[in-house]
Amino acid sequence: MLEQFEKIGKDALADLKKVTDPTALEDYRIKYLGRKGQITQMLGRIGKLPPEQKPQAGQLANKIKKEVTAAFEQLKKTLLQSQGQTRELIDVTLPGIPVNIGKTHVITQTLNELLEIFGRMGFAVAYGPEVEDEWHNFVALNMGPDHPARDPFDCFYIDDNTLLRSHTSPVQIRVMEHTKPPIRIVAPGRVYRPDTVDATHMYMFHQLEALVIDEGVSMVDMKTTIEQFIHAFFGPGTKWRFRPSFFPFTEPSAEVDLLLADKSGKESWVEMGGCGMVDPNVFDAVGIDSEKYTGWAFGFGIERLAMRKYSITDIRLFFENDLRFLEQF
Ligand code: 2U9
Repeated sequence: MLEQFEKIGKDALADLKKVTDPTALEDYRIKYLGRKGQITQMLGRIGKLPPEQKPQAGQLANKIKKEVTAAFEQLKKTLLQSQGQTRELIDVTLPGIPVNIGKTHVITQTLNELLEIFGRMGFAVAYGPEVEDEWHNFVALNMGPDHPARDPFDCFYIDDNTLLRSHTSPVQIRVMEHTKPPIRIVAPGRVYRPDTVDATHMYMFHQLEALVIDEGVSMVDMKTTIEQFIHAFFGPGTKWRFRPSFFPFTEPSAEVDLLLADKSGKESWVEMGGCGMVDPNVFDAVGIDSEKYTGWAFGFGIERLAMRKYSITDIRLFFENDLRFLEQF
């Protein structure tokens, strides 16, 4: 009996090799695997065997059926494929899967808006290195060896003479070194300070500084430009004020405050940036005639501007890459 089973299995596998088209395959299926097929009948015979033969015969018959069925299915697939009859399992009527292509970071969006505003006012854009030397970052900006901002605890030094720039002002120094006035530029970029991180401080943030130098340039030009910028960025009615201040690189100097409402509608003055007339010592350092030319500059933090504009209360949100935050802009 077992030999008969083995023979049916062998014949079935040998017969399958002769099948080359779907019609022959269907004939084959009927001959071996159909209701009255040889393999089906072989299984039916097991029930009639004496009980002691059943387990072995059953095992063998099942093994043969499995082998032949697997070989049959494989051939069926190959034949269908070669005839180009594989059915597409894609439902083209289903809606597509949305692809998240990301978006411009809110700081880049803010920077682009600023560059557009200043572009309309005739400013060119200048960039400079983020790794600076002490002369460009401090000395040329009228910050002597004992100036507190040069303290190693306030800057990321790389060696005695090299540091990550602590503001974007060295960019303007580099422009002044090799450009004859008139100069009308904005310098945006990353700056680095080892501040303890909290809701308003980060060890890296972005600044944008403006510099205008020409004959007869006055504080009136500065005031007008700042006002136009504030009204373009925050809205035409925005109130702002100068508050006297001190910076080593400008004289006189002022801080710029905005009158802004909080969520409950309560208004208060908030600091936005600083400005002033370029100190003659800065002109001397870069070889621009301070008798002939005057200039003004102002600077502010881009994160701070974005925080004021969008009522963001924690600077760390800009750097955490949380999509729930980023996708709101
Ligand atoms: C040159 C000459 C003068 C740029 C200036 C400020 C005042 C200022 C900071 C405010 C807070 C930037 O975001 S902040 O950290 N900036 O207060 N910046 S005047 O003055 C210059 C720059 C370059 C050659």
